[in-house]
Amino acid sequence: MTLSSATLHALPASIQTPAYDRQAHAPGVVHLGLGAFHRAHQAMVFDQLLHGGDTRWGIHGVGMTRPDLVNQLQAQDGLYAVRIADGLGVKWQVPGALWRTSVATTERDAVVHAIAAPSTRWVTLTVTEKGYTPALAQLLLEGLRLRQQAGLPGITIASCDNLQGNGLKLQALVKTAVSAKDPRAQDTDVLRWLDAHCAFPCSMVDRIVPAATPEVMAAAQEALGVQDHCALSTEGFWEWVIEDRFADPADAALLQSAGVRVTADVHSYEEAKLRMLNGSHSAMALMGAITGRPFIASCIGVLHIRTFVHQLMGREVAPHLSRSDWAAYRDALIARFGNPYLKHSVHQIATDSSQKIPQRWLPSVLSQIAQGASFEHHALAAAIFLRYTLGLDEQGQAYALNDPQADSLMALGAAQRTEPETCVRALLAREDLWGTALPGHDAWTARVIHWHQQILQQGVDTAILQLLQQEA
Ligand code: CS2
Repeated sequence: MTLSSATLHALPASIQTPAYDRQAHAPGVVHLGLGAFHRAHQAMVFDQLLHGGDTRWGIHGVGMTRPDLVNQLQAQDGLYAVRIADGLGVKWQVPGALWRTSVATTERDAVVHAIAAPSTRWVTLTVTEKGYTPALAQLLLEGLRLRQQAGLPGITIASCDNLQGNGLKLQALVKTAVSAKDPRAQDTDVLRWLDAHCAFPCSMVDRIVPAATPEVMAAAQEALGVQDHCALSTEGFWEWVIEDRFADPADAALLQSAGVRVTADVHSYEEAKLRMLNGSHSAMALMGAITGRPFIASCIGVLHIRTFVHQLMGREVAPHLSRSDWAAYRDALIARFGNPYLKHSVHQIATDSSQKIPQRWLPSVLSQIAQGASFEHHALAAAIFLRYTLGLDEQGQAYALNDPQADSLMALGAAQRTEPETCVRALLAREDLWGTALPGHDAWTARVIHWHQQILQQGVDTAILQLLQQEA
């Protein structure tokens, strides 16, 4: 037996399942990017609102690239189990907010019409850093234009990706798509309509949700008594901070009732999360990939890596944050990284590093430079990134670079054993990674060269230990 509407009743009574009608209403949310994160985060917030009796939060989930996943979810009627596990306990839950599914690549019209459907009030997005393309903007715009032409209400379009100012970025992308077209009268109308009736709030979303693994699926079968090919594992912690900017202003109070923080100041939460959590994640992921430690928990469990991450956050990131409770935030993060239930693969997090590093590391490095303060931890992390492009760990095991820039990065780093300095300089010259202010900075370049040399000669662990000794 497999999890589906028909088998829900057979689940153990201790597992929370959707106690609302999943068929009587049309979805009110279109979500683009049906990965693990959305299903264990926002879909569970919407599930809570549906449990409360508000029928407008069913989701039409759109897989951007993975028909296999969408097909599996469809076969299970959009149902999947989530294991919520940490030091406080373990429980399973089956959220029921996913009512319909489509694949963007093969069912584009269905997606456009879902955005334009009268019942739709929100579009949410988790399409990853590299997903913010003109093609995405065109897809959104087609649906939005249909709404405008039909005289339908505007909607809230909420980017939930790990990008600073994500709502503003998305809004700018959509507006660029409008002006990229022939300057026809109706396009000016669309622009005016977008400004007057749609909202693009910025938001910060946080919950650690590793990609599904066979181990979690086996645990799901054990807990549910039925098979679940889409089961996920996450932590108890979740946070969603969203800017108070909605097409329907009444949504603010509703979301707050479900535990979402609605505020005028998302920025301070975004920057803290991107630089502390995600910045540490990227550093540990690259360290783990090279040293052969498979999970974030296996990295943070090593004293010198834990100390490195603690110092990275406290000394090089926190001084520039507007979030004043950073010390508690840092300590909570270190505990979350150590959650033994989350087998969060370092290679998963190292994926798309070229798209992640600019938001995660760069602002801290520039701010430290501006203050004449040390950036040693970030310099070591940058050197580790170069070492990572070799595609070979310290035990001689090969791994793949999964990154839109994989080819150029591997070409750039290929000669790093014989011409290390040239390779560091080539890496640090890239403005797509380091912006315009950092390339050519002598002290920064010198320190990355230094740490890269240490890494090649002594290995990543020894280099980290040296750094800790030096910075003690
Ligand atoms: C991670 C994030 O994969 C990654 O790059 O850093 O997915 C991280 O787990 C989430 O942002 C946590 O909220």
